[in-house]
Amino acid sequence: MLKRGLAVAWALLCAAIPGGAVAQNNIPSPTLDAIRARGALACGINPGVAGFSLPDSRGVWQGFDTEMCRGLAVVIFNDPSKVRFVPLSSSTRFTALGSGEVDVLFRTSTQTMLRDTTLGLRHVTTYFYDGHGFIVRANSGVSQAREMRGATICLLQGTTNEQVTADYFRSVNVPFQPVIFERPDQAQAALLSGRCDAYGTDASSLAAMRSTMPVPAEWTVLPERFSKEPYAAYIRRGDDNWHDIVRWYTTAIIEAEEQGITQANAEEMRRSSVNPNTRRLLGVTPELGQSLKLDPAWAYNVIRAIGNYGEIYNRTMGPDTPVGLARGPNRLHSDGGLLYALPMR
Ligand SMILES: N[C@@H](CCC(=O)N[C@@H](CS)C(=O)NCC(=O)O)C(=O)O
Repeated sequence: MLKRGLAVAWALLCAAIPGGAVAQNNIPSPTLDAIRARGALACGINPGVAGFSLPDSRGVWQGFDTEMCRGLAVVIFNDPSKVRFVPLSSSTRFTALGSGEVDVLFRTSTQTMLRDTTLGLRHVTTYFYDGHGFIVRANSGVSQAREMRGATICLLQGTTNEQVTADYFRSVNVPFQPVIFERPDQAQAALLSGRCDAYGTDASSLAAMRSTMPVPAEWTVLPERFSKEPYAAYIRRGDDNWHDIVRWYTTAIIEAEEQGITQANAEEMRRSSVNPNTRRLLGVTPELGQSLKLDPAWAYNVIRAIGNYGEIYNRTMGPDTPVGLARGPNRLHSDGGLLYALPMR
């Protein structure tokens, strides 16, 4: 009797949620409404890290994070220019987001439990895997961080790197002298003048800083990594639909690379692909767009505007750019990396 009752309940449940059906969510998104009313996305970015966000000689923001902002503007407006870039320091970024100054942060921001649980904010989904490291003078004789007994180490206020550095040196019982700055240019000047023996931050930012040193060969990024620094967009709590949009937009860029869809072939793939995954992603069939209450072509428009993950990476910080970062953990899972798009169906 009980068994039959359970079987009937199970059958009813399955009938209620047929495979692939879209559960419509009609709760509005205050963030999206505000963006549409304003006519532009307000995107919080790093004030200046090559490869992530740095103005070029014409004053145009270039980098992975700024491309992520432009792509999100395409999702909303089908126009990558409808972004207002808001540069924010490490220590003010989360308050700026919380107060509504920006709609989202794409700002080299590591996901941590306490940021997620105590700031009234939500991180979204990982789009970049990094780890904390140190840069020192190449002729310093230092090859491992634990050799820096009594060294003066530059750090930036309000970063995970402050705590990671303190935790590491405490764990190996090696004293060091922190010098805390508000901005990386101040830390760079302190390194160059010899006021600091080392600078500690995420390894991608170290590579970027090294590339902007007067003589890059005089500087070495030590090979050790002391933390996990997985970057995600941050948004305010309590706006699930905005969370869905930012999350699945980020996923779509990775999914496009997994499927081999590029800026150049997206149009052709949309016209001719018989692969149901491709047809769904590119909006030939409408269910993904419907689930987000967006144009069916939202992801197609993004790929046409900014390309897939690998294209964005290679253009902004890859081996052929001055930053010159190998893909490392930011390769697709199928290629030995950590990038793994959740199923878009
Ligand atoms: N991922 C770390 C560090 C992010 C960060 O802000 N890094 C520094 C080092 S390059 C930075 O970009 N600062 C730019 C600025 O504050 O102007 C975090 O989330 O705390």
